[in-house]
Amino acid sequence: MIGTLTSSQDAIALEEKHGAHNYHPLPVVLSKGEGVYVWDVEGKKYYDFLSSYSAVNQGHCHPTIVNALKEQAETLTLTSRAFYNDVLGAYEKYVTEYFGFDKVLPMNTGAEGVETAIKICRKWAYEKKGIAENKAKIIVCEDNFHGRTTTVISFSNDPDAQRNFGPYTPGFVKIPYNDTQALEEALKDPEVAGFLVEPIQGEAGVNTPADDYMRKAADLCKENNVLFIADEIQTGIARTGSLLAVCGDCSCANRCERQAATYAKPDLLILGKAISGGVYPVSAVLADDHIMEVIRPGQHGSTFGGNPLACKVAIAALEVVVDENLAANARRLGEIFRERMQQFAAKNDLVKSARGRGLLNAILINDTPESSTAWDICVALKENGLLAKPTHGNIIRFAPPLVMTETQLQDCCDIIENTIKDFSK
Ligand code: IF1
Repeated sequence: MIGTLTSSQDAIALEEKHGAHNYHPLPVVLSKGEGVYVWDVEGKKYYDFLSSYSAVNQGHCHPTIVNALKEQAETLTLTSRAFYNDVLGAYEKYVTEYFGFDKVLPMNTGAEGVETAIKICRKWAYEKKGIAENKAKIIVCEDNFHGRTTTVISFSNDPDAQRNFGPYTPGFVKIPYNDTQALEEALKDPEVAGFLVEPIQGEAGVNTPADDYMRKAADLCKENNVLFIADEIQTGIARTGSLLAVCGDCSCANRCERQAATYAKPDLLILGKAISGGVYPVSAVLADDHIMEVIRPGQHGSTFGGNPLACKVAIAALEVVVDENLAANARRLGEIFRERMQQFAAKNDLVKSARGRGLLNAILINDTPESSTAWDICVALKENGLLAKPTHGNIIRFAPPLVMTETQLQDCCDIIENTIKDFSK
């Protein structure tokens, strides 16, 4: 039957021959996923310690989400926004109440969500803040990752992501990450409309800022009538031990009490990945009325944006987060994981440090970013039944599904430590 392959080698050969070479995957071919586990074509079982870059927070093929998909798939998948349907409004009510905003603009991929937030921010700048047409600037951080569209890579400082894709979109100002003084200085420019930031920089190597960075940034933006735009595509949906990473130390996974002293409510919240549990492409931009009202009919949208199938999947995926208390589990297991990794780093020369929040973590390998050590360790981890992948050079990101049990986590820590110990010999 077309689409099913009997050997990993065949699958890799087909991709090599027929697919664009825009990735360099670890040499493993997956054919099944369930909870924290995935299986390759030959039937070998692995712990998934990447969760499809934090899209599978609820675990692979979660039955509640898959059943929602199946039921809607047999009913109505897509209407386009040319007509109403009986699912979108209910989803919009659910997701705006879930995160505490007036409105949502539904899209599909994370990058589309970021592009949507940029467009809303610019329009708000001209029509509400009074910045001169085409003069609006958005502050971004060095080492950011917000997707791969032409505008988004225009403000990247990763040469691989940017080189030879010009000409680039203007209107972005870069400042160092986790530097509120630099932000305060950049905000003095009256043409600044927004500050777009990841609460933790995932691709940059799980770059974890000061606990009060988001709170201070939000306050500075408010003081300067600038929109605080949080890209929670990777850090959101309970990944960092709270529903949103901007929630700070609040560990509730429920509809937000938002009483947490450290909660920094964004003016624009961008979600993706795990909002659908990795079952279907869903992204969303949330804002209150005074901002979202700048978008009028015909000014933005997408064929699949907010389709009934996506909405039903997202509702189910978000229900799982609350029903299974995933934020609290991520917080608790993350503390255990970092404790073990930090103790291991103290006695193993190959691991310099461990960092992260909740179950978004990384270890720094004691070798140059240009070395293949982190990659080689990931290949060895694969042989030992755990899948992870380096981010930049010498950093290995560890992000298992949030449904993991403590026993499974301890087992994974054993695999990581034993693999690296053998590697060090
Ligand atoms: C790839 C990275 C992670 C994201 C944040 C927007 C997007 C992403 C904070 C865009 C997407 C993915 C993209 C994927 C690998 C992965 C990634 F390594 F690329 F940088 F997670 F760190 N904002 N991140 O993390 O969302 O359009 O992909 O749905 O491109 O290889 P998307």
